[in-house]
Amino acid sequence: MNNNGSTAPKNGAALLGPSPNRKRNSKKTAKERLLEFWQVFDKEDNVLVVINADPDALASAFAVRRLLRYRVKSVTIAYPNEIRRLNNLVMMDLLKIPAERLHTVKPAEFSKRVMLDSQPTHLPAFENINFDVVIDHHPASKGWLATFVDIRKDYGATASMMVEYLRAAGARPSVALATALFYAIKVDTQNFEKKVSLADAISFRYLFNLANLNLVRKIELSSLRRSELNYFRTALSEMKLSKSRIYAHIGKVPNPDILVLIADFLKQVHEAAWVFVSGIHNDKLVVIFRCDGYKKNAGRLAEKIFGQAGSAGGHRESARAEVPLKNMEKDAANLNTNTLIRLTTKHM
Ligand SMILES: [Mn+2]
Repeated sequence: MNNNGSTAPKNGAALLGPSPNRKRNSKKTAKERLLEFWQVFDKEDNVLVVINADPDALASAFAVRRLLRYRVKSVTIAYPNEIRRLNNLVMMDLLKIPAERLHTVKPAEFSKRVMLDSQPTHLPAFENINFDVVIDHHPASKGWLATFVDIRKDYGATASMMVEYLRAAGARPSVALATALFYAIKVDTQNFEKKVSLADAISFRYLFNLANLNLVRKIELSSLRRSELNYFRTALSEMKLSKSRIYAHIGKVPNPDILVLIADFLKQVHEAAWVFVSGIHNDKLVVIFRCDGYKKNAGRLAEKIFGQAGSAGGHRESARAEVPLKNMEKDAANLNTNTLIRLTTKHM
């Protein structure tokens, strides 16, 4: 998996988790964090920023480029995943965020490596890379070391943390950077419907004056490709409404994301308390569950129905199941909307 040439520390010392900084991370001021972060770098450094590309990670990487401008020789942003979501591609394109695929660069050839919005143990593609800096808002994991670590799990987005760094540096973000960070916070906090910190709101308010909201809207509205509309046609003709539940089996799909888009569309139908949309992808039955979450639990239902045969789970209002076709009682050719109804109603 890891052919990037760099080596992770293999001795016991590497298993201590984030390095103990002089002061407890949560007690530091933004300025102290910024100075410690800057101290990691020299003028001669070629810096690699590694991210798992989603809006928060992309915006944070974009911010690190700004923070290190004039302070290092170069900053390269790299990600291992293929970006399929149209919103994310449009974000990169409109805001001109330069990033390349991780397999096209050699991490060992960079003098400093930075990880944002993720941790070295999160993906196999990160495992053999030695990071100098890790900034993230996910719960801290063990088994890695870095010179500078800033993990704040009460934050809704890494982008909110990056705004604090920029403000401490007196670096006013460009419209593109501010728009990226603004969009990132919107996405990661689900428009502040998730439990987030006051700091997220403060960063968001700061960006409000600097971001271009028309660009944000353009990115948000770019979720559908024209070619994907055909699946909506299938959904509308296949759809069955029974006992305030909508069911639609779409058949083979090029990627399961389209099922999510269809389910999110159908859940807007007033008469529907539940939405079940299924399709076949890579010899798996994928089922997307949607409900309002009020006295209902999509995650629990998904587990009850499909937990035995495949992987299933999610939240109160949204869930997903993936079942290898070989685990299904009937073969793939016979799957249709009625099958979906039969499978789900058995457990409701
Ligand atoms: Mn994030």
